[in-house]
Parts: sequence; C-alpha cells; structure tokens
Amino acid sequence: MAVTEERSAGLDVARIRKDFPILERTVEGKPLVYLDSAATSQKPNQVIDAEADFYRNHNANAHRGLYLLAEEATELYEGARAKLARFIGARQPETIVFTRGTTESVNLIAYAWARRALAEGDEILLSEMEHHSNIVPWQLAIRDTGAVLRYLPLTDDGLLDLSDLGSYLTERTKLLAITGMSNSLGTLPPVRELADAAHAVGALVLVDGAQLVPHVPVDVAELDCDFLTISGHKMLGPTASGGLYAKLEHLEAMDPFLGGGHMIEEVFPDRSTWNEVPYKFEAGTMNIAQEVGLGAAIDYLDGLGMDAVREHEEEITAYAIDRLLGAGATVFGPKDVSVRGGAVSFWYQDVHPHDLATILNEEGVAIRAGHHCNQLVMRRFGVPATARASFYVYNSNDEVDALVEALGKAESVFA
Ligand code: C6P
Repeated sequence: MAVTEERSAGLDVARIRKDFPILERTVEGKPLVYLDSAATSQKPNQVIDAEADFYRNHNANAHRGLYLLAEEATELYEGARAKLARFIGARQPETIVFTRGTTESVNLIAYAWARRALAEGDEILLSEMEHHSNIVPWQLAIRDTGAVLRYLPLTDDGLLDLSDLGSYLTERTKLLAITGMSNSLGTLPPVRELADAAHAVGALVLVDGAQLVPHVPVDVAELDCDFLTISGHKMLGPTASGGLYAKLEHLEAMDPFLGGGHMIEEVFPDRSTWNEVPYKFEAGTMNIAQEVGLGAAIDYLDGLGMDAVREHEEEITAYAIDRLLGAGATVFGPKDVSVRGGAVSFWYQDVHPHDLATILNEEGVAIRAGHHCNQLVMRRFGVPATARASFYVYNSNDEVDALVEALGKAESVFA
C-alpha cells in the first residue's frame, strides 16, 4: 500500500513519513501499517540523530563536571527542560521534573505528596477510565494513609458521567487524579471544568497527560492543574524520556521521592538537606540523552504546529470510526471527534482481539489488543479486551483503509 494521500487537513503526511525510517519497513512482506502510537510513537530522524549526537559529541554527566563536555551536556539537558516547559505553557522551567514518564510521575506524587498530605477518611477521586498507572500508585498510597479511593462513573458512550459530580467532589476530596485523554476510549474529559470544581472544594488536581500532551495543544495555566504527567516516548521522543509538571509551591513543599546523588545540598551522618527544585526530585544520573532527544521531538512537533496535529487527528479518527462502523465493528467510546482523541477501541465480529491482532500482523498492520491497562473500562463495557487502532502525525486515511481491508481477511479466516 502506497501512501497516496498528500495532505490531511492539518498535515503533509507524505512528507512527514519521510522523516520516520521505520515506516519504510515491511512486515510479512507487506508495508508496515503502524497503528499503535498510543502504546509508543515512532521516532523521526531528528530525534534519533539528536540522541546519537549527544552520545557522539557531548556525552558527560549533567550537573557534575566543570569541563567542556560536562557543560555542554548540562546545557543540552537544561535546554530540553526549557523546551518541555514552554511546550506545555509552564512559565518556569523549574516546574518541570524529569522522569521516565507518566508512571514514574504519578508514583512521585503518590509517594512525595500523598503520603504526607493524606489522612484517614480523606478521599482521592479517580475515574473508571483511568490507566492502571493512575490507579495502582494511589492504591499503594491509601494502604499507608487510610485514605479512600472513589471513582467517577462512565456513560454508555464512554464519557465521564458528571450528573452527580457534587456527591463525588466533597470537602473530603484531597486530590482529583484524572486522565487528560483515555488510552482505550479516546475520551477527552472536560479537565478545566473538573479542575475548577475540585479547587472549589480545596482538592488538588493531577492530570495524566500521557495521551493528552502528544495530541492536543496543552497550556497548564489554562488547565489550571496542580500536576501534569508527560510521557516523552508517546510524543516522538525516546523511551524513558518525560516529566512531571507541578506548581512550584507544591514542589517546594514536597519531600524528595528518591534519595541519592545531586538531590542534596548537604549530607550529615544522620540527615541531609535538599537541593533546590527541581533537582531535589532528580536523584542519581538521569536519562540525559533521552531528555535531549525529547527536546528534538518537541522541536519537531512545534514545526508541525500542535493545532495542525490535533486537526489531523480529528480528521483521521472521524474517518476511522466511520469506516470501522461501516465494516460492522463495535466502536467503544464517544463517536464525536470534538470530545475524543485518536485511540479507537473496537470489537470486530466474534473474533477475539488477540486473534484479530495476529491476523492483522500477517497483513503488516500493527494494532494493540488486550485490556490496555484499563481493566476497569473493560469491566464497565463487559468485554475482556478490545482491539485498538491509534493514530499519530504519520498516519494516513490509506492506512485506515488497509486496516479495514485486513479486517475482511480476518473475517474470512474465522468464518
Ligand atoms: N499507555 C497504551 O498502550 P508510561 O508507560 O509511564 O509512559 O505511561 C503510562 C500511561 C499512563 N496513562 C495513560 C493514559 C496511558 O495511555 C499510559 C500508557 C500505553 O495505552 C501502554 S499501557
């Protein structure tokens, strides 16, 4: 299948694809159709080159040495922090703590903030569409604090059911921790509206930005969230790149998460004092080359323009939902693309998603099948798993056609 489509509304997809060497691969003798960017995105040459260039020309530990290489490494690392801050509308780079991504960022808050801030009877409000990364760290935290977890329910359309919000958000709520975009339903919850309601009862707000930040223009001042998690590998960056945004006052008030090198100011036999924010939270040698690669990914996304990225996603998602429904698939989550992103979960005929993914692979089509770390969503919709196609800047409507064509082949295998 050749990519014949020159442009979507937002992006020049044919040109973009030239930057991604992996998209030239074949699988089972067929051109690769990569529809699993919600799991991890592919990387453009610009990112691969930036990481390689770091190792080839600038490699040294950051914030450690006084020689030239060490200064260059520190400058590149801090440059990436400034880019990430600007990308999400954070005015001060020191509000960004580098982490390996969303999982580590949520755990950081669950250890460094929740264990000190929560007491018996306090509540953390989540939703039924949360990824396990935004559930399990809180389950561990409430074991240590006696706090309680509550869950906002979902409508049959895969939206948050906010009809009884007032009974979920009360003066007992200390934290609302909510996804910015569901990785299985695609849903975009009304984050600002929820943040305002949470703040009105004195709760803090954590937004799981793993899927939101790569796909939608984000401004933390507009969202007014206290914490935002970022997974660099889902936004064209290297694996183990990413970070946590937190309002400065929270970072300053919080204890460290991990102890070790560089996060201290002074160490005595029985106690230590902490380095300034954000270094207080960056113990040991960090993933320097990966964060530098993330900086290059941000440059790339800036070059495309996040409005255009979002516009492209709306277009391809609408096309995919339309084609999947037309082929007789059951699509989970909202159908209106103005309230959803491009992770499209579906069930096709009676074919188990795992079988479907295996057959699609024979056609070169890579989708994810399983519970997507969303077991509460699977239970809510009464399915053990779904097939999921997810899209990014390099995907075209032609690839949606390839997916639907491959579904036809799966049907004939299982008929
Ligand atoms: N979702 C998916 O295939 P990490 O792995 O730490 O970068 O991100 C975890 C995570 C948290 N929240 C959401 C909404 C996510 O989608 C993910 C990762 C992948 O959907 C892997 S399970």
